[in-house]
Amino acid sequence: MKYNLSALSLKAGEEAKITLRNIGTMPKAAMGHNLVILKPGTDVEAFALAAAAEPANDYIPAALVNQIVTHTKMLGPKESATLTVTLDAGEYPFLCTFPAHFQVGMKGTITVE
Ligand SMILES: [Cu+2]
Repeated sequence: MKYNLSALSLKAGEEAKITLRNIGTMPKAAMGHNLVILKPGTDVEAFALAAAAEPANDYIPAALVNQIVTHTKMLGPKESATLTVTLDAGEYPFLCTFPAHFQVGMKGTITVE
């Protein structure tokens, strides 16, 4: 339950592609993964808690979508998804919103300069 990278550096205003690949083998309902990039300054812990309460919404908290820059869908085993982002300078937290994954370390930061 970890990303292979917990720190990413990007250049401000430059388009970047970030690919998430779920290399696990467990079914999505038991061990799905996604990649949710949040706006700088977001309370990630509160976001993760709210997300865990919304399985019907693929663990994306409806009330907090304004805190999201972009996100992948929840990925099952061997699935992958690519996000294309162009970010302004700042520190963007990211996490997996599957319940408890953030708490055990499925998170990181994108630093844009
Ligand atoms: Cu996960």
